[in-house]
Amino acid sequence: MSQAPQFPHIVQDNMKAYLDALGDDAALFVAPHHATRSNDTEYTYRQSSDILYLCGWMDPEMVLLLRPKSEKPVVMFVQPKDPKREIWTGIRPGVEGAKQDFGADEAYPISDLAKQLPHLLMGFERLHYQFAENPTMDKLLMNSIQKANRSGRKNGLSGPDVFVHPAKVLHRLRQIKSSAEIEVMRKAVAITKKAHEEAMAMTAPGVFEYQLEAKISYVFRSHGGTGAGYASIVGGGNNAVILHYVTNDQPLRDGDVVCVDAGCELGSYTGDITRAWPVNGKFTPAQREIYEAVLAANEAAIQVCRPGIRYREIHEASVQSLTESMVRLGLLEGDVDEIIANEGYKKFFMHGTGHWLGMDVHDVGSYVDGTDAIVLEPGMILTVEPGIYIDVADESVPEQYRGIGIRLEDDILITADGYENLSADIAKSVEDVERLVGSHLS
Ligand SMILES: [Mn+2]
Repeated sequence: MSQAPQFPHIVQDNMKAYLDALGDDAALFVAPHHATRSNDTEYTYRQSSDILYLCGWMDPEMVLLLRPKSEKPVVMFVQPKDPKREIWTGIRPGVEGAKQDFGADEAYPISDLAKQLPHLLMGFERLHYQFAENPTMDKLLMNSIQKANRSGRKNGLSGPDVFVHPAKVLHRLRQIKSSAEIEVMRKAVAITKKAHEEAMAMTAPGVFEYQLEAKISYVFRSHGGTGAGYASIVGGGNNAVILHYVTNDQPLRDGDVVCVDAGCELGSYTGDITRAWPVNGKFTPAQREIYEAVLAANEAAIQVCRPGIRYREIHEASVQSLTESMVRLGLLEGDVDEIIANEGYKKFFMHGTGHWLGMDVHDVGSYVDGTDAIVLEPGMILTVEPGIYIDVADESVPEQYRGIGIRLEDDILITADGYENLSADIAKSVEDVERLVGSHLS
C-alpha cells in the first residue's frame, strides 16, 4: 500500500526512544489479520498502532522483532514482492523496501518467520509481547522458543522465559507525545474543526443524520485525513441519549438538538471532538439550560488540567459542576455532596470525563499509578467530555428536559505549565453555535 512512512521523522524518533528504553530486552509485534467485510472483500486495513508508532508499516502479514542489544536491532518479516498480487492489491514495499524506507536492519519474507525466529530470540531473557491477540502467533512463538532452548543446550543459550506486556514500556512512551506528534494531532483537530462547523452550517429540520455524517467524512478526506478515527456519531433528539449511536439514519427534527462526536484521523493520529447544536438554529430555554450546564462542566474540568494533578481530578471537577447543575435544574433532588458520594449523577452522566488520545481514539497509557490515579505530565493528550443525557421516556424529570443528549468534548494537551486546548477554536459558545447552524442555507 504505502511506499514509505507518512511522517518518517516521527517513527524514527519513536523507534530510537523505544530501543533505548528496551535495554537488554527483545520485543515482538504482530500485524493484525485483514478482516473480512463480506464474502471475499475486506475492511480497509488498519495496522496496529504499536507497529505504526515504531515504523509506519501499513500492510498486513508483518512481524516486527526488536533486538536492541544486537548488531541488527530492527528485524522485519513482511509480504514479499509479488507482481501478480500487486496488480490486485497495490505495490508492496517488500523486503528491500522494509530496509530502504522503513528502518529495518534486516528483513525477511513473512514465510521465513518460523525458520528465523528461534535463533533470533536466542540469548534474550525477556520478551515484550502481547499474548492472546493472535493464537497462531502465540503458538509459533512458543514453538520457536522451544526450538531455541533445545538447540541452545550446546552453547548454554536459551530463548526468552520472561514475558512483558507492551504497556510496561512502549505504551508509556506512546502516552507522552513528542512535539512532532503534537503537530500532527493539531492538524487532525484543525480538519475536525472544519468538519464540525460545516456540519453545523448545513443543519436544518429534515436533513438526515447520515447527511451530516457524509459531510464530515467528505471534509476529513478532502483535507488529506485517512477518514474518521472512529465511527462518527450523529444523533438527533433522543438518539443523542444513546452514547455510541452510529446508525445515523434518522431525519433531524425541528426543535431537537443534534449531538455529533467525530474526529479526523491524519497520519495515524486522531482527533476526538463532540459538539451539539439546535437543529433549527435556536436552543429552547430548556435545551440552553442543559447545554450551558454541560459547557460549564467542560470548562471547569479543562481548567484543572495541568502537570502534577491526579488524572481523577478532571473527572471530579466535571462531576461537581454537573451535579450542582442537575440539582439547580431539578433533574435531581438532594444534597450535592451526598449525590456525588452515592453516584446519583450517573443517572444522567454515566461515563467518564475523558480518556487518553493519540493513535488510538481510546489511546494506550495507564490511568493509575500504584493505588491512586496517575499524575499528569507534559506531552499527555486527553479528552474532556462531560455530558447530560435525558431519555425521552424519563418521567422523573420536568417534561421540557426530556429527549435531550448533550456532550461537549475537547482535546487537551498537557503543557509544561498548564494545558493547551487543541480544539479551543471549534465553535462552542451558545452564540457561536447558533450563528453557524444553517448558515450555508441562507
Ligand atoms: Mn472521546
